[in-house]
Amino acid sequence: MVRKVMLCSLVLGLAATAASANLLVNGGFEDGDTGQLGTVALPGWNSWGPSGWHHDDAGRTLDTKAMKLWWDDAGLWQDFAVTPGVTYDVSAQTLSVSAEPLVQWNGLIKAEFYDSAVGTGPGQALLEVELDRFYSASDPIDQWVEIGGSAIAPAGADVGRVVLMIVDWQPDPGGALNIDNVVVTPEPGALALLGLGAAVLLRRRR
Ligand SMILES: [Ca+2]
Repeated sequence: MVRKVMLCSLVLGLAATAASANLLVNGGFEDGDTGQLGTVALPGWNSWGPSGWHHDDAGRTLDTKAMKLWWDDAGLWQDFAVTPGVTYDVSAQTLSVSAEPLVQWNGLIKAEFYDSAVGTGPGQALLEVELDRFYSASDPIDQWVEIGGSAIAPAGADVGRVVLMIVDWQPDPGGALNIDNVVVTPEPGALALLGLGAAVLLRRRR
């Protein structure tokens, strides 16, 4: 009985570990020097445009550092390996503060999928999914809001990409959106089945 419980604990533990593993590097932006986007290296991440800052502003980070974006000429992305048919859960924490509230813009989180044999450049995505937005007109300020969703890697895809950016310009935009703890995880369906298979094998061995 004890052995059975231990085996179950082991399987559950492995499943929990697998389910919680973030496929991204530096998803919490804790690594790298602070500074303006494009002028400092941000380990794990790629970016375009100048309108962002890797910062450690008190009250605007989870742990000690975060990113912020304030114009639609800039954004961040990171690639991760994918398997066709697997569903990926993608999320980010976002924060608009009353001292510098995001107005007349929204934040956007996207998932894109590529076949690296074809290419990973503009116009080469097999699939682009706008997962979610931080809506500046209706989402709360001064509290972290999770945005995200899930997407299934299409046939032929071996590269997934999470993209974070500012969109939906309206007259007189302003403020900034803080972004932290970006997470990509495969849904545990296939892994859970593997775990169950392992449990059955272990029980039969007894
Ligand atoms: Ca952080």
